[in-house]
Amino acid sequence: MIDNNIIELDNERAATTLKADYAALAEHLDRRGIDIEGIKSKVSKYGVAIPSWGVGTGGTRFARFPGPGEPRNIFDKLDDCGVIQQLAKATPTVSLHIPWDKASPADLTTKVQEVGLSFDAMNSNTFQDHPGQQHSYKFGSLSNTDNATRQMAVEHNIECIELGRQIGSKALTIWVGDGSNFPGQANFTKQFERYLDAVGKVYAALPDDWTLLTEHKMYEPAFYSTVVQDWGTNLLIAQQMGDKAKCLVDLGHHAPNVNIEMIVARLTQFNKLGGFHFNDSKYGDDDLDTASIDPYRLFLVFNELVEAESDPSFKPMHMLDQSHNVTDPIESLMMSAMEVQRAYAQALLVDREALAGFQEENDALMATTALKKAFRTDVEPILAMARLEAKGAIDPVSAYRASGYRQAVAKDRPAVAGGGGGIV
Ligand SMILES: [Mn+2]
Repeated sequence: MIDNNIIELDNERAATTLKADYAALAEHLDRRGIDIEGIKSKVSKYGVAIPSWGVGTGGTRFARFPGPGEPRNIFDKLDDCGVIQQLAKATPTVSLHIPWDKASPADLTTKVQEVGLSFDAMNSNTFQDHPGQQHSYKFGSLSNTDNATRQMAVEHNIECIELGRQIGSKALTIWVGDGSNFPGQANFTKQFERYLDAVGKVYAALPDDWTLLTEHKMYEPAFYSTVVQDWGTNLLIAQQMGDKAKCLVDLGHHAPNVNIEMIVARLTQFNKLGGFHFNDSKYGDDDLDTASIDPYRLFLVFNELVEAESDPSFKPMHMLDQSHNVTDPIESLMMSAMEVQRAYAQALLVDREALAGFQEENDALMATTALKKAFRTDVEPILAMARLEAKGAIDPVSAYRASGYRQAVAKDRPAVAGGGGGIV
């Protein structure tokens, strides 16, 4: 963790300006009939989970360029996650990926408490072969034509639930790489039947207070078809399984220009929106930093979420899922967590009563302007003040760089080639 004196020193530098900016924004919002304290209170309670694999450097299918001081194991990863939360105060939980993060439940629990965090959804991994495993996932896992391979994938998912139960998790996320690379390679219907049968066995092992999240993805690693290619198939799975099964929306897992906020609205309407993997993309599943390409799209997603949050039972899980190829993962994850928080704050500023009126009157121009007005508002003083009051950093990247954390851990963590970074 970082010495609190360093954070305080960095905050002193920026506190006067922040207070002035916050007061000016409070006055501006007051004129719009919005209480800044109410917005800040909601924002300060908002959290997005860190993916354990996100703190390592990712890569493409061409190469991976490891950075200094990369985490060697889950305990190093949790240290890095602790730093992210210490500075940005927007990421109270961590999502584990098994078997990359496999360790004794007692050790995991002790460590996560030590760094001031708790565990979010468990993620199973049946998209690669692990040392010593009996069957190969080369031609699929939960939908493999071979019964023994499917059974192995089912057992792995149940193992993830068992570990999760012992460390306080309440959800399992399944993403499979299953699909086909050639027309004719797989029988679409039979393949999906095998998948549904296998996921049914995992669902049967799910505790009553857990959620099963299935994640759709239109391509990669299979390039002609994937078994769970889009939200339609994902919804069919969730409906087939039952109330505890819901859909996970990864922003990068759609065809270009797909209206993701509308998918969010549809799934919400039928109580099947389970959660998110936030990231951004320009061309496909780029796994770029959240809001780095299209912050307005992220805002529109949050506009749907805020619209739905009046229902107290509506609690989709929020997680980042990015691959950091050219930045320090800690910096990228802090920035992305703040971007998600920003989109939430902006969506809270939408005048919903006015918007509903414009929609009823078919006043398209004023309706879209109502959204733009909220999106254009610079809410940074609200986010920064929330961080300051939570004893985080006004400027997390500045404080992080001042701390020399990366250089310090690089001394203890020798350069590694692997490390579990990847794109999921
Ligand atoms: Mn994902």
